[in-house]
Amino acid sequence: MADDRFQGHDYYQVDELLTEEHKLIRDTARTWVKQNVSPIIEEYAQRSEFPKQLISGLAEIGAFGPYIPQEYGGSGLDQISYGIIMQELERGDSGIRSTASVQSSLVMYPIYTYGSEAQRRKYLPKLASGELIGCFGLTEPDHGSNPGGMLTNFKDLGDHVILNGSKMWISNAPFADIAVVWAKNEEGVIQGLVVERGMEGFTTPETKGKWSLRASATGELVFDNVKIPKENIFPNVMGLKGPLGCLNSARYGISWGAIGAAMDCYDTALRYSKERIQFGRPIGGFQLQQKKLAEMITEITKAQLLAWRLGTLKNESRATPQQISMAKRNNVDMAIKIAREARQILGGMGITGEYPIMRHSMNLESVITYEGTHDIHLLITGMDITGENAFS
Ligand code: TGC
Ligand code: FAD
Repeated sequence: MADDRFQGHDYYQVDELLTEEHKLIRDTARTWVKQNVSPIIEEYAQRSEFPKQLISGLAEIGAFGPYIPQEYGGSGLDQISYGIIMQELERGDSGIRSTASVQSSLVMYPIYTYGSEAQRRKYLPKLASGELIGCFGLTEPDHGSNPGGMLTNFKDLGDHVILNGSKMWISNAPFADIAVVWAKNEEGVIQGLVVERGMEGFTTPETKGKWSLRASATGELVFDNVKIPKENIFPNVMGLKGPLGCLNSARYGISWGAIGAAMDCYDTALRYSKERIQFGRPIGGFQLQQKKLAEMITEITKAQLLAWRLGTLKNESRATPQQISMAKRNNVDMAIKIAREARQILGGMGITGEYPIMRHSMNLESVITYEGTHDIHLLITGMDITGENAFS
């Protein structure tokens, strides 16, 4: 990839809504991404490999569990800080943000929120430091948008349970040390439990051939009569609201992350439009290209305000799942459209790895699908405003 010349964009002085600490966190994450992610990410994406050497750096900048209390190894930061870190990581690559948001929102969050004190003490500090990497198993081959229909189940055998079933499309699965898995008990009620690599009957085959999120490892979780000690079951949650509660946090982070990818595409296209000469003048002087760029910065600005407001509501524990759905859906849609338009501004160069746009564009095809598809989030809003359930 060409040199990372990224500059942030703040058309509406949104920075004035941030604290000095927020800006410091952003600068730290941005510098880290420029120094560690940008120089290598294209190569890793091309060969479809997650750059594991970034794990310790991600931990050092506080990307694992930013809002988890310090006594458990987290950074004890607020929700806006979490969002800003996700924005900066996704500015580098959605796959790097994925690893951090899975670790923070889908592994540390449930252990902290639903786990026993022993589970918190055992796992959280090691997850925060990157000594352990986790993954989150909700989706199954036949149950994606409808996780309540899951088939993975466990049977009670006294001091332990026996887990059977499989999960699909699981970020970080191929190398994760632990998996937070959602499965039905003998009464058909969903519960969460921690499965550790090395438990007999537990395998994590990698999913090959992705054209999207290539710098993130995706895989299956297969459970063949896996014996799990009962102390690995979360004691404090029952039902689908357990995993969906985790998704609220991850979806919120994605609403910020998508802004990072969009800003990178806009910044690249703006610079290119000033430097690329056709018909004797920079292409940025043509009205058609200006329309694209002007609409991009307008949409980025709207998305920034939406994410910031959602963060303030989340800080006050007032953000509803439906508000989170709206922000995830809008901001990812905004980013994918900007990536497609930005690619056109770069002409043929837009499809190469010299620039980050095509990689962002392909990544966002996953982001618009995972954590609830574009259409599912629309139906969540539809149900909220009409009171009518259009899912089934
Ligand atoms: P429904 O009957 O509506 O709800 C069941 C129970 O859950 C409660 N609930 C929520 N609780 C907390 N947060 C939310 N967002 C919640 N939404 C619902 C609800 O109140 C109820 O509670 P209770 O006490 O009455 O039992 O459930 P449903 O079966 O009709 O499904 C609703 C639907 C479709 C909205 C939901 O299942 C859904 O969101 N589907 C999308 C699935 C999804 O997002 N999967 C994501 C998998 S993880 C992932 O993609 C990680 S990618 C990671 C990365 O790399 O970044
Ligand atoms: P389906 O549910 O089969 O949906 C197919 C289409 O039908 C979609 O367009 C959907 O919007 C539409 N549809 C479904 N139901 C309705 C309805 N009622 N009304 C109208 N339209 C409907 N999952 C995890 O648990 N953990 C992970 O770490 C994880 N990481 C992922 C990483 C990647 C790269 C990808 C691609 C996915 C990941 N997922 C993960 C899974 C992801 O959450 C699911 O792919 C997603 O929830 C959609 O499920 P599905 O693919 O089975 O699509």
